[in-house]
Amino acid sequence: MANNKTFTMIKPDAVENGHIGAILEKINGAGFRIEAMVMTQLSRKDAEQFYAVHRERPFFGELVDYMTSGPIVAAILEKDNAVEDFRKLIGATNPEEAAEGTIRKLYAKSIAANAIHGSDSDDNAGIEGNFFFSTRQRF
Ligand code: 3AN
Repeated sequence: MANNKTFTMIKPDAVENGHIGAILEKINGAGFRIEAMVMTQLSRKDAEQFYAVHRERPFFGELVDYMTSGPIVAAILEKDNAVEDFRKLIGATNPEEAAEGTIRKLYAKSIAANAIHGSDSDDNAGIEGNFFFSTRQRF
């Protein structure tokens, strides 16, 4: 995949706490264009597949429980240098370590409920975007 797209999910805690609008404003304000977007709820099968790389990690069960606990908003975003710039905008995985002004610093509650996902490479952005927007029929 070219380096001008990334994939994001606004996670259940941020949706539940009413932060969708504020987070989308920050995303647009940072120069990202929303190319595709859907609000949906992951099944266990979806979450286990999406996070398959973390299957052996001690927090895998907790991660799947959490990601299936409520609706999420998934989107493909477009901007030059999208993956790297978006990771900067969302901040560190642990909100206690996230820089001031980042989405996780502002809205994340904990390392598990950390408000937002951002792809960590161009390859994963392609895999994750396709997982939501071409392998799933939503109508
Ligand atoms: P990031 O989302 O910043 O790329 P990863 O890929 O290391 O972070 O972890 C994927 C997801 O797994 C995180 N977004 C977070 O929700 C969860 N996670 C990571 N580390 C932990 C942990 N120590 N305890 C609980 N959940 C975690």
